[in-house]
Amino acid sequence: NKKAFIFDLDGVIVDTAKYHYLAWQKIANELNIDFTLEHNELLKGVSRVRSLDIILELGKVEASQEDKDKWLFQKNEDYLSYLVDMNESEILQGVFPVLKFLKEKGQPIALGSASKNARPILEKTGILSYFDAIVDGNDVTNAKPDPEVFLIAAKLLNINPEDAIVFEDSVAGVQAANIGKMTSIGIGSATVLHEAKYIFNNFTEIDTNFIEDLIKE
Ligand code: B16
Ligand code: MG
Repeated sequence: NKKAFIFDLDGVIVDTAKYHYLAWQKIANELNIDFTLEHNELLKGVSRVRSLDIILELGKVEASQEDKDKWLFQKNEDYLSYLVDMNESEILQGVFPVLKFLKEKGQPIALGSASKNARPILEKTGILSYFDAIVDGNDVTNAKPDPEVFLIAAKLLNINPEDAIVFEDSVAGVQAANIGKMTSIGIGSATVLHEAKYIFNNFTEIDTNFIEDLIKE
């Protein structure tokens, strides 16, 4: 069967988690909420709205919708300011060779991200043209671990979910791929991502033989 490869964005292609962290930290500081790098792990793969709720829960802060909307706007403005100077140097090591190899092999490639800022990031890093389909936070109603984002991507590529291979750095994203009956590949710590079918610390550990085998399976 023809396969398709679906990439998560934050934490898989680029390390934007650090920018999300800086931006959320400003909001947390304003609210006197202790927000550490460890807390930031909870926000990976999670939507912007849900991320704010998690931070407010951490600080046991109750807020009106008006305040929440204000902080969500502030957070995104600040986050966008970190993206202004973004370029191809921010693509994580090992990702570009894999993208190139898949393209050479004629494999369909999609993006499946919770972020509403996915397109400008792909543009700035110069890899937009590698993607045959882009599904992001603007296209989905159900956040990961709901498989919606990946199912839409498979559909756009005309591929059965069973034939889709998903690269993910978040627990919620690995679960979404598994629930969607896709092949999940965790990028990151094996302790955190143990539910994934395959796990690599990063893309430099993924060689072309492994990809060839996935294509043939
Ligand atoms: P935005 P991914 C996710 O992207 C991030 O992991 C998560 O931390 C972020 O809150 C979410 O996107 C929404 O991002 O505020 O840009 O819409 O990992 O699914 O590519
Ligand atoms: Mg991610």
